[in-house]
Amino acid sequence: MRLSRYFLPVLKETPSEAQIASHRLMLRAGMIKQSSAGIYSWLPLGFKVLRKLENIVHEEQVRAGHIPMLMPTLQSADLWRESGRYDAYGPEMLRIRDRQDRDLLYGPTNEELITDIFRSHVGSYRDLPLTLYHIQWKFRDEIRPRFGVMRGREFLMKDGYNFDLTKEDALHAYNRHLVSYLRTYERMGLQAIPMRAESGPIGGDNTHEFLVLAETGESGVFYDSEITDLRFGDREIDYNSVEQCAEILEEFTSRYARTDDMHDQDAFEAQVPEDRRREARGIEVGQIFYFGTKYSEPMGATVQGPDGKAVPVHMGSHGIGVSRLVGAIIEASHDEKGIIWPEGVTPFHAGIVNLKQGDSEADGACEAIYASLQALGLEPLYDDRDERAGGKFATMDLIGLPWRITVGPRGLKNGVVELTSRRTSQSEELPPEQAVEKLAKIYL
Ligand code: P5A
Repeated sequence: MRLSRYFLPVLKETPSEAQIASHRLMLRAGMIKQSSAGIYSWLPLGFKVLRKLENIVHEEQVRAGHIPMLMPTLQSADLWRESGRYDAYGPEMLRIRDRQDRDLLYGPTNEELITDIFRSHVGSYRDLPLTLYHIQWKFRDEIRPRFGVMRGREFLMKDGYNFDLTKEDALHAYNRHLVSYLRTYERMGLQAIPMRAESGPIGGDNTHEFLVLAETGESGVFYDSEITDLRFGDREIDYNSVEQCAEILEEFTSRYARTDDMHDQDAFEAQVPEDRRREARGIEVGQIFYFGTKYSEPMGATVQGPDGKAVPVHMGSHGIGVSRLVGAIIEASHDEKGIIWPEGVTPFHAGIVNLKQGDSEADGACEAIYASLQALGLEPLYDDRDERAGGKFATMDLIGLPWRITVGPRGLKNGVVELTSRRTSQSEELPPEQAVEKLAKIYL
């Protein structure tokens, strides 16, 4: 993409309404624009990051054996009356009436809708286990939407639902989700720690929230500092293996880690030596639940078991806050100049800065680098505007691409360009082809 042809409405001024770095930086970098409280348009740069996160989520869900689909945003109130949640959900639910006077709602989550789909089409235990998921916009009329996309009213969620014959099978589905989430967040460059939490309106006793530690996080957390040394890494695991999934769950959840609603100071002190006790704040980027037959029983979602008897299925649901993650990644990775994208989620792989637009040699070298990166399947952002170097650098630093190639007549005289890491600020001079090769090694 050529910056002169792109739509990147960066702001010079720091927007006064933004209280935390990610919100400020998303507005300044032209990623989002508020349309009303807690509701945002995703401008091209923000949309690109959102799509990248969605892709990672899809890839990891499919790897775990889960099946993608798409449910609507609007749901019938009648389904929610069956589960009893229409009244229980309260003012966070946006209720709508259509021209036929039918009650609808903008879905805050989809347990009822998916249970209805299941009961209409599945009748035998032979069709289990089954996990379906989608990535779809949700609406929760939060009393205090704030921090930009972190606590929006409209937000993008991946929500998955498992259907199993027994509690034991459903707990394997729970463990499998935990494992696949660890992998998902790591691919986004994040450490998200599973912590014991409250289940709230979704229900059930078995639940973990995934928290990214950040001073601006909305949740208070208490944990054993040893947890922060754990990495999922590139281990290969068989998602069908009950033992492997259970072992990983044990590894990542056996140490004390709880959100403040579940915190127990006596247990904390008994289980964790003083020098490892940490109290901090975190951003909740996902949550998994096992709630047994809470929806299947009242809604009649049963299967015929091996003995011919109809039994309600055991279920769980599992959510990732996809739009919130954009903010969470920025909270975890920025400096005073702007965003620093992890390579796995960056909107463009590298920026090309032409220090002397209009100089035929500099223009030619930039075009050649641009073309070679594209030929490799990488996406460069070429700042081909007629602007001074300082302004170009400031824009690149603000939007946070991990690598920048700077091209100017002086370097070209010696046959070199400069390759700079956004994270370390370290630069090296090298011939243009080598800069391209280096990026290929990093990304491909
Ligand atoms: C699990 C999937 C559920 O709704 N039902 C379907 C279950 N869980 S949850 O914890 O309530 O939400 C899942 C994740 O969505 C994100 N999230 C939000 N993101 C931005 N703005 C909001 N207002 C908001 N509310 C929830 C969180 O990341 C949460 O973990």
